[in-house]
Amino acid sequence: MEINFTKLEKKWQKRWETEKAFEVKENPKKPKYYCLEMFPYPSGAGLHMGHALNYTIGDILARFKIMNNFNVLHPMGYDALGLPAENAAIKAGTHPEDYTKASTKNFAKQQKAIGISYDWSRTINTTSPKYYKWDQWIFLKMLEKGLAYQKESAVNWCPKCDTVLANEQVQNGKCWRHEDTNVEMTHLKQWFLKTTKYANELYEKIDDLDWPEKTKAMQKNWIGKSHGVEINFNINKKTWPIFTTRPDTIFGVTFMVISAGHKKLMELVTKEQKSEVEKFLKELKSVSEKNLETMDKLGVFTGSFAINPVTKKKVPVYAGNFVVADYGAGMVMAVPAHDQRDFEFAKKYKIEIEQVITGKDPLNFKNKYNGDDAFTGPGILIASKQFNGMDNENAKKEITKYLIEKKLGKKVTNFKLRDWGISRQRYWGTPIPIIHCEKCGAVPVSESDLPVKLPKEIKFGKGNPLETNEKWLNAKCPKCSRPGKRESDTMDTFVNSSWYFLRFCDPNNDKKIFDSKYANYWCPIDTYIGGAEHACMHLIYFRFYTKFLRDLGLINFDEPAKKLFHQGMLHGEDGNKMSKSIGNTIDPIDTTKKYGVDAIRFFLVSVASPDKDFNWSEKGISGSSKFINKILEFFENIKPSKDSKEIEIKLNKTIRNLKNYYDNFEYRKATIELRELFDLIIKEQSVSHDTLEKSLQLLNPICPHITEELWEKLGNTNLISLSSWPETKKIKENKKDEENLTQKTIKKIKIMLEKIRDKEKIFIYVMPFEIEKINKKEIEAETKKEIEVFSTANKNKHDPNNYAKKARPGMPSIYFA
Ligand code: ANZ
Ligand code: ZN
Ligand code: ZN
Repeated sequence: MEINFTKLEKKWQKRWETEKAFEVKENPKKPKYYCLEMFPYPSGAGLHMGHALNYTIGDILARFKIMNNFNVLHPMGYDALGLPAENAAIKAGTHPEDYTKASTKNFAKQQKAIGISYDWSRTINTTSPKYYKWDQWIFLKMLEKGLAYQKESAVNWCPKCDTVLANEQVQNGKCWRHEDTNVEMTHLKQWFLKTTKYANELYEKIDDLDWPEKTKAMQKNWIGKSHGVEINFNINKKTWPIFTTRPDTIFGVTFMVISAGHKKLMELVTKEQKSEVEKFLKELKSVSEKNLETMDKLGVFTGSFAINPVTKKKVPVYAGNFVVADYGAGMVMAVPAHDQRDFEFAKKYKIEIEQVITGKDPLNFKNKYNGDDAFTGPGILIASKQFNGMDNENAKKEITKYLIEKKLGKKVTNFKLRDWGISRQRYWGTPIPIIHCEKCGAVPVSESDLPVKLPKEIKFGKGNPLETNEKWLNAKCPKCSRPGKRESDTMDTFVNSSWYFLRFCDPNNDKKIFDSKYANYWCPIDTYIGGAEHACMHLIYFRFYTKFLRDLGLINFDEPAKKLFHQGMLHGEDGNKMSKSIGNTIDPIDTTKKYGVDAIRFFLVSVASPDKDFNWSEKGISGSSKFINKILEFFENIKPSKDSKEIEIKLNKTIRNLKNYYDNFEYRKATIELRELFDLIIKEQSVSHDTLEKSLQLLNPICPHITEELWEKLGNTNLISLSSWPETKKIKENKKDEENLTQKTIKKIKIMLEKIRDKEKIFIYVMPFEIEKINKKEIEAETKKEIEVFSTANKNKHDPNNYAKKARPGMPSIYFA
């Protein structure tokens, strides 16, 4: 059978559009559901298969929720400002504005072509001054509240991007966009947003989120809350409070290291050492602060000494490259016996190493440390006067107490998170609404003059492009009206994505950033879908913005997204990352022409669970395509009659199971069950009109086009996409199921018992809807073992080895304890 998929797809896409099927309004009578996929940067290359996967995953959920009577907000937009567009445009010899216009248009067309159920009336584009006006507005609000500020600081510079990077954008010392490019350090005056104001809340509230554990851990690690003590050392008759998490090692301090980037470093450098230190600093420029663990530890003596407040011992102060300038005190008390970085440094510069904790018998201890590495484990204190013999955890508490009593220190909590440097020396970003005046300094543009639009005329290749347009650059000081100059840095691209989900709630408002009424109705996002690579960038920034906008009184919730889902990576057929240079990329649009969109969608979720990586497979896609074609063929000349008992039971089961599967991203299981259902229908040939309709409804979230077509063929005039999820019937299926499940389980246990003999207790995990159907007594009688049965959904189940995860419908998981 020859099917013109493109024609069929266009027909339904058109109808969804003309009937505004997926456009939504606030409706207090319905429960709302906000389903959002991370909006893309629309590259000139167009949609790739990874995008298609991302959107399909969200679309299945959104469509399923619509059928289940939710008022579903499912919007899309374009994150089209930013460096990649600027670079691509320069390369292509066009203007970024023209470049992004064309690529956005193309992108939207391709998204429409794969049948995603977006409310297109809400589309936003960050390149529009109507959008970035509100970036600027938020910036002014932050400025007003003291959360935006300018400071000269050491910054990460990517020579390839030709701009500064935020800490989050430096990965292992390399640029996040250029894995082969070392980030360099330079000093620049930059605008910062005070993310650290919310460090504690950002850290503590992670626990409440239904996010992948790994991402939560990464954020926690990034924000890095650490409890410690500030100990007051005396250097040149001045007090220097030094942050440590290991007060138990205070007796083992043999030197201090101040960060080479510390503002007050020169205060500590003596005349004799000045030229040495300067030479050292000069050679040091290209180390990023993000690879402290792995880099070579280098330093130079400052000439000054510090007095340990507890031992009164004098120790030398070094300047070093492995101490972060703006963390803690920017200086560390170095304990080479128990800290690996200090150890390497001490070895290199031949500084004493004094052990003060031992993992062995403290009585046989000889005070000469000769390990090959620092001893960082737990142990007993030695060479520590009145604290000798204490275990070191206890000593932490006791020494802290002692320091506080003697007023030599205090408890502090520090965060690794640094303020977010948002200045970029590039063109294609949101202009920072500031005018520099010789007299008044940095003066904010007044709200009524927003947006500060990007000028179209600029020259690339000569430093900061905005500085090449004199007309734009010169502006009157809003305070004193003297001639001033506009800020020529633009904002980091991540600013735009930090609040876009709120704008979707009220995308065309030109009076306000959004109406709180709408934002509070739709938000927070119920399910957010996107790549795991954003764990420490976008996903921290948008939480920060949410908290700020909450405190401004604009919204009444604390977190932007309740649930987060990371899709897996789709690799090429050869198992490698899809890449043009290898030539293993798959063009979604070409592929849809060959197989039809629904086959691709079906394939994308049938290979693996959607959070797992998987490989493209031509065989797989053609399998999906055969399945779709088989259904279409079957419907060609059906005469609905009566359901066989088997079909009746199977349909009921599928309705119930799929509800579960769609709700929990178990799409793969859904495809398996759908195949079973349709195979059975096609085999039996005796099937009712009602069953056919319901089966199509079950398939609709994954294959929306062909199900619309066949739904119509069955005589319906409404859209299946907007129909209600089918109800299950009350039929006598339980008895049979119960026998099956119990017998199956007994059989499986007996087989396993041939190998595992010496276990007396057996735990069985079944799907929640099967718990009633399994007969525990019968299994006990047959196997002569003690049996306990749990639903996989039971939070208090005994399941030490995570066996419950393995349970499948009709196939319990069994654990011998
Ligand atoms: C003495 C000591 C002995 C330390 C020991 C560790 C082990 P967190 O907060 O978990 O990273 N430190 C303090 N400020 C620093 C800075 N600006 N740059 C680099 N390192 C810094 O760990 C805090 C520990 O990191 C502190 O505890 C300090 O070294 C170091 F056996 O002080 B410790
Ligand atoms: Zn770069
Ligand atoms: Zn002025």
